[in-house]
This record gives sequence, structure tokens and C-alpha cells, in this order.
Amino acid sequence: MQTTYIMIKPDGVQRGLVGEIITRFENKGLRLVGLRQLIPSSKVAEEHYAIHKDRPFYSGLIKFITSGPVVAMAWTGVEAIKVARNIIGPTNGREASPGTIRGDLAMDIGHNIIHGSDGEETAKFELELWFPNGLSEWRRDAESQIYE
Ligand code: IDP
Ligand code: MG
Repeated sequence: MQTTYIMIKPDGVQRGLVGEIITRFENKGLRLVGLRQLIPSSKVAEEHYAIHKDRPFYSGLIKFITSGPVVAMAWTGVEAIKVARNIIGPTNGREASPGTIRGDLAMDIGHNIIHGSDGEETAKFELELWFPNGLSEWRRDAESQIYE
């Protein structure tokens, strides 16, 4: 089992897509183990996107992500990091395939609705950053049907 950090960005919250997005992860069979809405501080946003700090879009990205509430989530499942990235689709909404969140709901590269961790190390770092008080430990009864 892996746990991945997923975040609905301010555009997704403003557009009223929170329910739609959570439904996709829940229906897939992932288990929600953390959920909070907050307006990110610059400090947390800068740490989260530190890897991009030398990119030309960095300051705009920090401004965007701190501009309003985000929905921070942690989802658990077998290969959850890859599964979630597949549900989300590639960065540019215009190039993302229909069926993915970005392919169905986004038209932009910056305003692309949602973030998902890209590997085990980043997932661990991001989960500790956004959920300093830890995650819920529980097991979905449906997992006996979701997994063989
Ligand atoms: P990802 O979210 O698909 O993993 P990354 O390359 O890690 O994409 O970039 C992080 C975020 O930075 C993207 O989701 C997007 O919001 C923003 N971003 C990436 N590339 C650009 C760009 O060329 N212009 C504006 N924003 C960008
Ligand atoms: Mg990324």
C-alpha cells in the first residue's frame, strides 16, 4: 500500500469541483486518510514547490496556490501514487486525455485544478508538510472486494 498527497488547487475549489474530484478517487477504490481545507501560507507553498524555484513560472505559481482555499487530501491504495497520477492526467489540461481529471475539466497548464505526488519520496515529504498532525488509520471494508 502507498499513500499519496493530492491537492485540489484554488481554481478547482472556486469552480465547485471538490465533490466531483473526490468522487473520482473514491470510486476508483482509493481510501481517504486525510482531508483538510486551508488557504496555504507562502511558507508552506514555497516548500511544497521548492523544486520549481528557479523556473520562470515559480512566483506566479506561489501567488496562485496561496490565492484562496485548497483541499489537501491523502489517499491510500496499492500503487496509489501512480494510480492517482493516471486519474489526474498530464500537466497541460489541453493535452490531457478525456477521462482524466485535467482532460475533462482543465484548459490550462498553470490552472490545472489538481496536484498529485510524483514519487514515494515526494509523497512522504508532501504528506508531512500538509498533514503535520498525521493521517487517519482505518480500513475500508470494501477493500475486500476492490482487491483480489
Ligand atoms: P504536475 O503538477 O503535473 O506534476 P509539474 O511539472 O510538477 O506538474 O509542475 C507543477 C505545477 O506548476 C503544475 O501543476 C502547474 O500548475 C505549474 N506549471 C508547470 N509548468 C508550468 C508552465 O509552463 N507555466 C505555468 N505553470 C506551470
Ligand atoms: Mg509535479
